[in-house]
Amino acid sequence: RNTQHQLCRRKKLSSCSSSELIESATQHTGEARVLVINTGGTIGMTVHDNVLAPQANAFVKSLRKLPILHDETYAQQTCMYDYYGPDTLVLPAPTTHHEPQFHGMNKDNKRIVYTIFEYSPLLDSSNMTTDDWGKIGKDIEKNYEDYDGFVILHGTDTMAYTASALSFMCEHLGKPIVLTGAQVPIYEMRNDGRGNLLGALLIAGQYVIPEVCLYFYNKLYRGNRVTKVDAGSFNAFCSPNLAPLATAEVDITINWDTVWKANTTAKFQVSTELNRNVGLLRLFPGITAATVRAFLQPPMEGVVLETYGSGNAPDNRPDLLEELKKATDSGVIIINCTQCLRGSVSASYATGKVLMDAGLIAGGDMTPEAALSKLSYVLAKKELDLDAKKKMMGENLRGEMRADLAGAKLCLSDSRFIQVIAKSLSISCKEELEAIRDALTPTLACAAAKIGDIEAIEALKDMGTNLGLGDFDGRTPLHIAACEGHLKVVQYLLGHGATVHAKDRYGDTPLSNAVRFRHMEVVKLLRKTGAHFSRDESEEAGTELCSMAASGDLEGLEIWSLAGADLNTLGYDGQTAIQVAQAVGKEEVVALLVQLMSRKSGVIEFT
Ligand code: ASN
Repeated sequence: RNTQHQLCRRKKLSSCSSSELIESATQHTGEARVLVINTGGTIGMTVHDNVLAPQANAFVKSLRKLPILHDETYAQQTCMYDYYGPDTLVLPAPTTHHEPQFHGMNKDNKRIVYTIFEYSPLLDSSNMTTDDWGKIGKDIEKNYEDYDGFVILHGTDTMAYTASALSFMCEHLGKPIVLTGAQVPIYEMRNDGRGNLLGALLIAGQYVIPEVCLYFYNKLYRGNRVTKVDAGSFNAFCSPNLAPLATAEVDITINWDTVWKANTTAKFQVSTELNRNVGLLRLFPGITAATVRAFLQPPMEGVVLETYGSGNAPDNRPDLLEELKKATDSGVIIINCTQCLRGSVSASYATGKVLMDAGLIAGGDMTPEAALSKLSYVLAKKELDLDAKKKMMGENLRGEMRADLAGAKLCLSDSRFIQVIAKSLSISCKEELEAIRDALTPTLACAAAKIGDIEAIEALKDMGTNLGLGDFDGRTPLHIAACEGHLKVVQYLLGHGATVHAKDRYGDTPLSNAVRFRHMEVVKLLRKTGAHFSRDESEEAGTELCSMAASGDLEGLEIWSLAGADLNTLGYDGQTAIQVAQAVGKEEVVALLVQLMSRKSGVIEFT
């Protein structure tokens, strides 16, 4: 139905023949949309004067000629360029024999339509600055509701810094942002760019992974956990302290247990305020106190000190320790991170304790890239005092450091329920136990959501259930609770891993479910959390509003308006709801619509 609608809509703008439209309507089952922001990097470079440099205005043209990255026939049949613009491409139809595991958060068999937005100038990532991070963040924010996911093309040299910075800047993120690039340009015969771009698009378009990620050489990593480790290999990145979020081998396998769980009822926003007075200082044997003093001079406000091993520094160098202490006393925040690629800062040595005494904050297992960009983000928070900033630096904000495991939760093997089932099926190995858990618990959580049983949902969560996953139809507990109008359950789920962007196999979101069953309070809460109609739904709203106006359905109009429908959207015959209401003489509808519109143009709608 959606597809036909989409095609009809496109037809208005195009000259496609109706037989072409009908043919393609029977073929495809919806589209996912991805915005690709091309900032530069090797992936789109060509050789000039014997060196590689970014090549402007060439990327889209080249991709259009690559069948693995663009299906021109589909584009023509669906009049895609008329609707989405000339810089839009579409991936070929997915093959079905290697389908990813269907877990509600992903949509298989969707066409991925992607629009490329090229920056000018394109940059080698060595030239990137904090201003560029801000620009990327703002562009994502501006386009957030129009796309299912985002891919950022970026040079590899400073990609780990940008990924880390974006992870902090993007507050209450609900959709995937995937950075990728290449070691060899896509224009060359042997290159890694095409595979990296393809993998990033598939992940950004198909899975609701609410994280800033980095995709490279068949692996998806959490963006603030990576570091570039190889200048000459396709396998350029490593996430030393966290296993990949996904691997793209024969199947794309998402490690949902590791994926960050949304835990907020606040709307997505990008904070572009960053403090530039931060720096990285690497200890080395014999470093002088003068070097340290010079480095810590004002206007320096935050420093990542890269120390030895598990966070150690000489304890026989009072001159050095005194410089550090003086700086922390005067309000400089210094984070202790290890120079080792893997492992964490701990207080197990006397040589580590001296740094704590000097006022340093333990950086746990954060990478220096993550620690630096976190400092930049936290220090810019004007509303916080120094102590609050220090506290925030030691907390896990976006999965950048291992959480404190004190009071560890029940795990799979503790779950009596799963144990009993496993026993009756004579199963004991971990993988099979996990498979049972993954098959059963989303359905159980949906059943609990249906009857509004928060305690049962909590118990399921404690046994390791990911409350964001869906059942066989991709319906998540949040969909069910939204249908039933269980406000408290909706609230609980939003705080424990559910995403407002989950779509079931029919493309419905919890918001469209709540609207349909007219649960006003649930709609309000979902909207506050950033739920929004899809582009298709917004356009279809016109006809729906007109028919509600004609039948005098005041409650319906109010709830659609609350859900974000634009009351001026035209119905299928080009009339607005208010015109329809006037035509059929429904005064009370006209009055309500006027009131709703003035409320919308007023100040804040939902607080
Ligand atoms: N110098 C390049 C960059 O970071 C390296 C790359 O992308 N492979 O832009």
